[in-house]
Amino acid sequence: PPVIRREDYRKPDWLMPDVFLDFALDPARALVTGRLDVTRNGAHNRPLRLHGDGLVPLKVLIDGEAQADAWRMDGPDLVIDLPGDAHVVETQVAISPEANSQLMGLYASGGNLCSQCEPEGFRRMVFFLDRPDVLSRYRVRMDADKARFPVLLSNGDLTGSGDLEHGRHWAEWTDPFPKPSYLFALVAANLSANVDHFTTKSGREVKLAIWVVESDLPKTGHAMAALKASMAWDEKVYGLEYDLGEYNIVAVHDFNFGAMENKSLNIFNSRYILADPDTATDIDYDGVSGVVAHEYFHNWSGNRVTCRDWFQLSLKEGFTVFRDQCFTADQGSAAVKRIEDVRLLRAAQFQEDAGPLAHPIRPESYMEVSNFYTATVYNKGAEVVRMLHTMLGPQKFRAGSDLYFARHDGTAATCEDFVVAMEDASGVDLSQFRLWYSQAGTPRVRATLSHEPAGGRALLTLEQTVPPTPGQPEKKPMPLPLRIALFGERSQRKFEEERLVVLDGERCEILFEGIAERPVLSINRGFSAPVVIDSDRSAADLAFLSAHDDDPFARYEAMQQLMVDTLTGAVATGQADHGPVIDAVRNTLTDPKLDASFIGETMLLPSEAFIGDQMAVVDPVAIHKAREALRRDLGQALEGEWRDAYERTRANRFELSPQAKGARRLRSIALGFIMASGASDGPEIALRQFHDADNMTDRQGAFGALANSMAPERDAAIAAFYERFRDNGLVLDKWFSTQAFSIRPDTLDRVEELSQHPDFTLANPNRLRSLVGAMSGNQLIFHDASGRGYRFLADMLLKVDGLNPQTAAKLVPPLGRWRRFDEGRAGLMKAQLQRLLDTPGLSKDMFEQVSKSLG
Ligand code: BAL
Ligand code: ZN
Repeated sequence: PPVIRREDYRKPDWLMPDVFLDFALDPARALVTGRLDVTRNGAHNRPLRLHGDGLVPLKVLIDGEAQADAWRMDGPDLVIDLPGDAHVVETQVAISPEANSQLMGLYASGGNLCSQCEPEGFRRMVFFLDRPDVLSRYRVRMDADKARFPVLLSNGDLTGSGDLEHGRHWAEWTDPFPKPSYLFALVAANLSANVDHFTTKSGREVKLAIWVVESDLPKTGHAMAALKASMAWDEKVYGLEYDLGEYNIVAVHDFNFGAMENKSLNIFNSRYILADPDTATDIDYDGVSGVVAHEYFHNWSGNRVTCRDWFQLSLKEGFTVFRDQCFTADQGSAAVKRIEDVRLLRAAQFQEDAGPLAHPIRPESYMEVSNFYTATVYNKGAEVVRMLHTMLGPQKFRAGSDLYFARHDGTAATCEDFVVAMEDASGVDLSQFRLWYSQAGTPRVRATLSHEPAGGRALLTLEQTVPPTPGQPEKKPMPLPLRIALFGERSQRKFEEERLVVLDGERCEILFEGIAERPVLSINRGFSAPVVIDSDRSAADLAFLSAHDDDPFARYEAMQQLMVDTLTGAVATGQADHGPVIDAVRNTLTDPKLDASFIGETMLLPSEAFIGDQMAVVDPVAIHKAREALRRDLGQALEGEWRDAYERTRANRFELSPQAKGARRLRSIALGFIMASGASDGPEIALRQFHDADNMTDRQGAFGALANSMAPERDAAIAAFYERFRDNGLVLDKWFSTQAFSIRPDTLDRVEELSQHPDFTLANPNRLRSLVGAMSGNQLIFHDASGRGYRFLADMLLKVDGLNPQTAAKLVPPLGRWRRFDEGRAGLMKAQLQRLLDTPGLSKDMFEQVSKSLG
């Protein structure tokens, strides 16, 4: 497949200020007509090339006339020779939504019709200038069978509707805001709405509607509350107001992404809309509010100001993720939110940055842009915006954001435009900062602290390296904003105020004076820079910080580092001293000043994958053994404390307050440690929690603990969970994923068995990820030395690629980590990648991921 390069960007040859679309809808065969007002852009004589994907023109009219010799097909595209500078081009195609298994373009889900256009799905519905820098005003007419599809929606405002013959009806929607095709949406459905209202700060009345199947209406309250909170937050924090009279959200079960920010008509994966205590965990509730907020915030960061080309994707995604992270932090515990975001960054993005698919947040090239909806573009992109916020401070950052929106409203912008606006508004030179957009790889900082007691001085030496990544062997030093403090070991007090040090060279030294006692270093507080810190802080220093640091993130981080050092040491030497971790965990667990949610986060052992990331050669079995040994010792040594925590977090009734959520979190973690202790009543306690729970968080917590267990209670729980929730797809996803995450030795047998289960389907991305994605995220099981896990994944990928290449390709990366494993495993992983690559007819999505993964 051809490689598209950022440097080859050329402005569009033609523009299309106004378009009219007509959809005569039918699941089997929909007729789509596009009438495009096209204008030549600049002085040239190039033809009009309209993108298509799998379309056959039934009709092509140029200024109302069929001019058969004026147009031709060139591969998937329609090329038209046009003599003048302005024409009306009309085309018609037939498409089959119900045969569309890619879930891109117009497709059927649960009997309803919906669209997904980003990034390049629009061209599967109609010949079009399907690129983000072509903005048009849309008028959309659709008609459909009224009984089957009573609800007809598109972007903007409803500007007409009525009944037709043969039981059909029609609707017309007009969107006054020019937008690129990827933000187009259309829905024809039999759904009901939870309707509410929001009054904007300037007094605009907005009708809010969340569309779901009628029986799901009671599960939409949380999403609606999140939407209203997001609208208010964006006004308060960014001064940004909603701009239309309606805001519609439609939930569908079959969806490649989490959700889509189409102008005024968001389409959501139902897992990010539906929530009630019986079926959604607290994590699910947070997912709903976070994604609702994210899509809402896109109305400005993405829609009003969009992206010039797909290389600029992080312009909207990095900024919008940063915005949704701050929103969530403001709604609950900022410390816990930061911990969760960093855990995700390390799990997904650091791995990506260290592997064959590493790319800068603004990539330089791609074969298939769908492969670039990555943790790097999204989550590292958000960290880059966060660093700007940290370095400029909130006022200057806000001034930069105001300037960016004022300058670029209604246009398609670049990452460079964003940086220039920040620079112009703040007066801060961001020349070197731009490296964050062009260099891939996670920087490492070595921090060495020396103390001279006589002079009361401490010297901190910082050295940075940025590792080579594919295509980027040499790196320049980046500006790394590091929040730093020193604590007195004896006095337990912080010396002076925290400093913000920007390490912008390879090395720097920072002098601290008035340091009369031995200092302990607290660095990268709040995770102010997305880097790895190497320091030689002892177990005692880390335990000290985990108890005394006044930055909650740093406190968490010290505990994690202590656990990681203990576990990597155990893997390397076969010996482990669990004492310091046990003492530190006891201190935190019994600290009455800490809230339960923070305690819960801090008690979580680093994942097996994260421990592996710290090692030159990952040994999954040794890591698993070391981690289980620590879990068991923590369980046994602190059994009384865990039982105490378990009892004190018992609730009388379900509440969604941060305190209640924290208590549930800690309770399930305590249960896990009670089970790990080997206490004979562990499975019984878990099964009781499983049955007595009045909410999914407690039930799922117990189910997860039991799924790892060899006790007979496990089978009872699996059967009971299935019976209770077999009709709820979203909960059934948990049933699949919990079993696929199990550390039992028979997990691969079970996964293979589940792939034959009548409720398993490759057609639904959530279900696919719940089994196949979960299994390949289970380090111990996926990396079974026999290679069975690798083969199972490849078998599934081959099947899915024919149906839904975009979703298949996103599941490839675990196989690409072969360089990190021993020769035996690496050989088996490569063999599966090669098998995929040798398969005739592989999609370009898969080809790109697989060929790059083989390296
Ligand atoms: N734009 C794709 C889905 C999202 O990031 O909101
Ligand atoms: Zn987004």
